[in-house]
Amino acid sequence: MSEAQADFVRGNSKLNELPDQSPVVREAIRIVRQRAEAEGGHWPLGLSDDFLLRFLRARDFCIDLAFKLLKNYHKWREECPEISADLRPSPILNLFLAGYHGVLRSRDAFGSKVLIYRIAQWDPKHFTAYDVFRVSLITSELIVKDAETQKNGVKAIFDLQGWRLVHAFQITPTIAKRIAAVMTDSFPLKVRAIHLINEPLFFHPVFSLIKPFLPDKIKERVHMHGSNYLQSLHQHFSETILPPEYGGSGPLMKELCEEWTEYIMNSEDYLLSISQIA
Ligand code: VIV
Repeated sequence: MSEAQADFVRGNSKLNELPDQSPVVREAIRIVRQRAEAEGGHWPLGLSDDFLLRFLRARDFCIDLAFKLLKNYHKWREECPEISADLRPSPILNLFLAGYHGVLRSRDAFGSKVLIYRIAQWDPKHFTAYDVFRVSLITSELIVKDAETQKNGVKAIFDLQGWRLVHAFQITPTIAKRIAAVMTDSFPLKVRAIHLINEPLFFHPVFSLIKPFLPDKIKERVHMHGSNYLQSLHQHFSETILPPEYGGSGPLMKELCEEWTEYIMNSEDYLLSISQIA
C-alpha cells in the first residue's frame, strides 16, 4: 500500500496542509465522488470539488469517515426540515438584531473560528428552539466555506445568563438528539470546544439530555465555567480577541453582532440556494 493510500485509510491531519490542487487531494476528491455516484441516491447540493473537500478536511482525509459524514449530513438535513428546509436569515432577522449571536473577527491561537451565543437575547415567546438552532446552522454553512475553518474547526461560547425554564422546556429529547448529532457526525465542521458560561444549576438537567448522545471525545471538549468565568475563559482565549463584555480588549459584542448580521443578510441568496425549499 502506498503512503497516500495508507493516509486515506487512517486519515492524516498533515494532508490538510496540502494545497487544493495537489495530486493527493485531487485523488481523494475523486474517490469520494465515485463512491457517492456509485451509491446512487440524490445529492441535492451537488458533488463539486469544493463541497467534497470540506468533508475530507473535517475527517483529515480518511475516505471512509469523510464519506460517512457526507451521508450523515444529507440524512440529518432530510430528517430535520424544521431546521434546514429554509436557511434564509430574514424570517429570524429579529433574533440577529437582538444580538443573540456574534462571530469574533480574529481566530483563536489554534486558528479556530470563535462563535458567541447569548441566551439572554433569545425571547422564547417569539422564537422556538428550531429558530435558534437555525441561527447556528446558517452560521455553520457560511463559515464552512473557508478552508482555514475546515482545517482548524470551531469553538463556541454559550452565555447562558437569562436561561429560564421556558427555554429548558424547548429542549425536547428530539432536539437534544439533533444537537448531539450535528456536533458529532452530521456536519463537516470540527468542533474543537464548547464553553458554557453563566449556566444556572437548572441547566444541568438539560445538558444531561444531550450528553448520552455525545461521544467521549466531544464530551471532554465541553467546558462549564459558571458565573465566575473570567479567569478560566481567558485560559482558553486571548483577551485581545474577546469582546469587553467578556473581559477582553476586542470589539464590542454589539459591533460583532451587527457585523455578522450584515454578512448573513448579504448571503441570503446563497443560503436560499442551499435550502430544501430552493
Ligand atoms: O448548533 O458545529 C441547549 C455546533 C453547534 C451547532 C451546529 C454546528 C456545530 C458546535 C447547535 C452548536 C450549537 C449546527 C454545525 C447544536 C445549536 C444549538 C441550538 C439550541 C436550541 C440552543 C439552546 C442552548 C443549548 C446550549 C448548550 C448546547 C451545547 C451543549 C452545544
